[in-house]
This record gives sequence, structure tokens and C-alpha cells, in this order.
Amino acid sequence: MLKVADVNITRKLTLSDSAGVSGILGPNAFIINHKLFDINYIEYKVPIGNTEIWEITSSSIFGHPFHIHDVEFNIISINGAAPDPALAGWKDVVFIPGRNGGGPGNPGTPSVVKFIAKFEDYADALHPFMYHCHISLHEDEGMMGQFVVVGSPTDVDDKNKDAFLFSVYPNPTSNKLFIHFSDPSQSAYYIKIIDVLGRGK
Ligand SMILES: [Cu+2]
Repeated sequence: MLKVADVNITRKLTLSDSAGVSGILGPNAFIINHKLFDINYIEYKVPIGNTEIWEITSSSIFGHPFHIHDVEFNIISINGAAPDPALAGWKDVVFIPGRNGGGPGNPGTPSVVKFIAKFEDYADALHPFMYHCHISLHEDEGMMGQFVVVGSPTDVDDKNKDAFLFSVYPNPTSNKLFIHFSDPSQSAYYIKIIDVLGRGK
């Protein structure tokens, strides 16, 4: 399980209802961060290796299953309460309940769900990761966003950088990569190499 103490940033997302949208569900649609999906827009640039809390506040009248690509996450809380045991494991979807109460002229009480995730796979703007409502109709109508995970493909996890001495060269490279270790007290290393599309080797 991921630790809140390791969190680099809390990202705050919103789910809400919108009127005046054209499309198969128009004029009403459900939206993330106050806008419909735009394939030319990247919402977040996540530094590779980041541990993050995503806090999703929903004023939608409807519940939405929120799905994210790339990572599995641990749910921290649903409307302030710790998750039930069945929801305490690794997840890639979490149900965001609709707002509590509300009606004409009354916004009700929004729902708030928090989860924690670690982003370890690189993704550029050509092949970004998505997050979206897992109800296909809502997703197709634009309830989706994109993020990239940035950092040099031969970048080094900052947390471990000072734990031992080494150098990587040439950087960047498209063929041979040399890793030189100069810490005499270490006898074994674990190295994870991914390509620019986030695929392990
Ligand atoms: Cu939805």
C-alpha cells in the first residue's frame, strides 16, 4: 500500500453536470474539471516517480465510476470515511457518488473521494494516459481527460539517487546504455528499464 507521507502533490478534480452540450446526450453532459474532453489538451504533467493524491469532488446529480489508465491506486476516503474492506485493495476504478441532496437553486453537498497512486510509467503527448467515467455513454460524450508522465527515459528516481553512486551514459541514447556503479559497498542492484511508450523490457 502507498503511504500518504510519500505524496508529492494533491490534484483536485471536479465532476459536474453541464447543459448546452451538443452530441448524442445533448444538451446535458457530465464533465471533468469543467470541460469536455479535448484530444489536443493535456490536463496534467505528472513527474515520473510521483506519488500523488487525486481528490475528486463531484457536484453531479449522478454517480460516476472513475477510471484511470497507467496506475492502480489505493482509496483513501469516500466522503471522509475509510473504504470498506472490499474497496481497500488495489483498484483502477472507484465509484464517485452523486452529490447529496440538492435541487433547483440548491447545490446540495458534493461528494469527495480521495485515492493515492504512484506514477512509474512514462507517457508523452503522443500517447498520453486517460482518466474517464467508466460509463461508456458519459465517456463518449466527453467525460474524459488526458495526462502525461514526464521525465527523461533514462532519468533516475530522485529518492534513490543519493543512496548509491552511479552514472548513466550516454544520456539520452537510442542504442547502448552504460551504467557505471562506483559504490563499493553495494553488491546487487535492481534496474527497471522502460521505453518511451512506458513498455517494460
Ligand atoms: Cu459517468
